[in-house]
Amino acid sequence: MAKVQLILVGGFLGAGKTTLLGKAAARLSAAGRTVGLVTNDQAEDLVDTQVLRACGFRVQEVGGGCFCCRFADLVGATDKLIAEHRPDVLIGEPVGSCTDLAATVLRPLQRFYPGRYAVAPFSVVVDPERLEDLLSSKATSPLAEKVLYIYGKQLEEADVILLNKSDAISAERAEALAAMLAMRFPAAKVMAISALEDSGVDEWLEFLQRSAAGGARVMEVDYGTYAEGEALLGWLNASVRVRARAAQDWKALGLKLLQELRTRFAASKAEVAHVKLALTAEGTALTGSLTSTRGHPFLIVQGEAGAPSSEALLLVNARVQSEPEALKQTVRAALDAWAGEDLELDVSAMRNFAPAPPQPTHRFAEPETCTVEGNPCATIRDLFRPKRKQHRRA
Ligand SMILES: Nc1nc2c(ncn2[C@@H]2O[C@H](COP(=O)(O)OP(=O)(O)OP(=O)(O)O)[C@@H](O)[C@H]2O)c(=O)[nH]1
Ligand SMILES: [Mg+2]
Repeated sequence: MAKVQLILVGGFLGAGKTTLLGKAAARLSAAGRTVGLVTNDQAEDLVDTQVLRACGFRVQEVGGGCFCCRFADLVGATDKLIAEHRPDVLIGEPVGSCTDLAATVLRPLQRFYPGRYAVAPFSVVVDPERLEDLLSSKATSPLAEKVLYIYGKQLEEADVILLNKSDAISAERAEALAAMLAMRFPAAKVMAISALEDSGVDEWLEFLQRSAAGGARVMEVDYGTYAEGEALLGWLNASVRVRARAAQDWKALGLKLLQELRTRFAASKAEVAHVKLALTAEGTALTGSLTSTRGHPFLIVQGEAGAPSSEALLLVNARVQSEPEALKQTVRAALDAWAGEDLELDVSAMRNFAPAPPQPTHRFAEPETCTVEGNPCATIRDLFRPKRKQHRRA
């Protein structure tokens, strides 16, 4: 049997991975290739899975931990897709707070299943606003140093760095950021794309086709710092049935909820990594997103906007730099304020937690293959800091 191409798309929360998965799957399907997608999270009730399924793609979900800690589940998910659909290409999106995927996922897949997967270069998606924010010497980053440590490690192991959302910044800024990334990570291929506007996606897919296998760049990782960084991010997944007395404009309501959440997180100085919501009403599927506390809520209507209706199912996935209990209280308060007198909410599930320390099933690491110079425990700012001159003693 021919090998199935396996593309992993990593990168920090909110960078645009799911958007890229959807666009890539659409391009590949249009070219006559069968595609299977694998989503991943620390918990279930995923907006990403719902969004991609609503687009008609075949999706398997790996919940309860990152691909690295759920290696067998990842293999099981790909097996299911292979058995049911015989895909040519599988695209997986690991959790946005996860790193060290070359050593813990790509290499083990290559070693244990050499005849099954053709592992593509590991692609890491970057949000330019977040990157600039982190690099700015004036502003202190709203994300903690230990969270930035994960961000830096994600870039360090990339075979391909995709500077996404290039539609949202000037061509000059995109060029400058791409040049900076290329200088700091010379072994990685840097490409500016816009997943949303489908620009650069074909070029990226073509690059993967003609490149050698991915995951060569394994690195040293301080798992203590990594675990502490992840634990600083509160996680909340909620599923809520919403009923209204009269038919509602769910798009306006979705935006209102995101604004309500943003105001409350900003007031409590809890930086949003990514708050996603999916609102499904009769004939309408909406996805909403907030990728920083200062960012603008963004809402997409999938398919045709249906006629106003009085009932909807709401999924909320919030990843915020916050204690899990405080996160839950903020989301509850925002939901109550949003509902007011007009909406009746029935919360059928709400899980809040901090991710457990990562414990990869396998780890095949040869640090000497790491091509990034400098302190292996550097945070993102250290990685971009100009190198100091070496002073030799006479
Ligand atoms: N302007 C612009 N927005 C984008 C682009 N790609 C993604 N977005 C938006 O960025 C937000 C986050 O996108 P996602 O694809 O959900 O990000 P993600 O990396 O999958 O996020 P997590 O699953 O939380 O890690 C959404 O509002 C997208 O519409 C892009 O190319 N341009
Ligand atoms: Mg996603």
